[in-house]
Amino acid sequence: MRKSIILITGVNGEIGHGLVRSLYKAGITNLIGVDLNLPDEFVQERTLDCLIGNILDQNLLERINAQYEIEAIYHMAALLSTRAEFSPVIAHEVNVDGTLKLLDLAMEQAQSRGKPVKFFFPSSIAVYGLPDLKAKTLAGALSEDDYRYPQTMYGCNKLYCESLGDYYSHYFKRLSARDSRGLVDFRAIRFPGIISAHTLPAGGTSDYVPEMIHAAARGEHYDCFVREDATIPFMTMSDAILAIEGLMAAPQEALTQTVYNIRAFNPSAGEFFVKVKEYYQKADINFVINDNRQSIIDSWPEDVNDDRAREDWGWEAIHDLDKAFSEYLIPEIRSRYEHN
Ligand code: AKB
Repeated sequence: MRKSIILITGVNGEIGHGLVRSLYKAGITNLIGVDLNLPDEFVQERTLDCLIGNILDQNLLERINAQYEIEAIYHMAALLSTRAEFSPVIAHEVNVDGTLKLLDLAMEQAQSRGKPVKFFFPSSIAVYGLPDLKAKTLAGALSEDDYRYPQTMYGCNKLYCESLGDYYSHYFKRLSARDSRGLVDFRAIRFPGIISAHTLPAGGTSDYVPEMIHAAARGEHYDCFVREDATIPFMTMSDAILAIEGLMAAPQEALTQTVYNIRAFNPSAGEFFVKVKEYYQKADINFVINDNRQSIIDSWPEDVNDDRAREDWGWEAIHDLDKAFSEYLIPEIRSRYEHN
């Protein structure tokens, strides 16, 4: 008999870490992780097994399919926006071909089990593309159907994978005699920038905010690569995990769409710096603009509208900007660096 498990790809990544922390704390012990690299001890101690490999490796996926019965997939493996701009073809292969393979695994599992497999997909505000700063300011908080004109490979990948997930959930092989509708229960969140107290981001364009506070906490100099007025939505990692668990726990009949915006706060880089200085008076931060990375941030919305998430599955961020610092970032970051 195959063991019933929950599969997390990219388990050693930022959100993967946060998911393992939260699901394990909730008593879930049948977590199987997949990552290119051996996860750290924190993840290893909280998962049933960690498979080292590439999600593009069909042999690995076949082995998982043969050995396990998958209740849900949290597909976190991806190349983020900045890294994807340096390797767009590899980004497409990982972000799109990898997601297609995981969706196919979910369908294969659901068909053999005769019941749905839940599939969480982390989309991004990168699916939006504003033509210039004037349009960005005029548009304000975007809803899910606004300005879906991505200007990065990562944003293109995420937008297409949203459609792939919708296809697998509602239209898979629609000319076949076999009705597979609803077997893959695809659910996605368009994440804003995420700030983790426990891990540092790798290869994102929104990384300037988490990099700034971690540099200040370590007493290191930091060159912020965007202007002081650069503004996009952010949230804490703990709220990001709360949202994933909230969406995945929602009854299917409550969901009116497969993709949801969520948000918590949207400080400019300069406003975030002022907040950092409240706690780290000696923070040594300069603004040294990288015009190319800035142009990506300028194409992303200054905020998003998350009414649908609030109405369909009760989404509500816990941390506004002040609470993000006082209740999460400062206590957790201080304990992280005081122990190291
Ligand atoms: C990135 O910066 O690429 C990601 C994102 C906003 O999706 N953190």
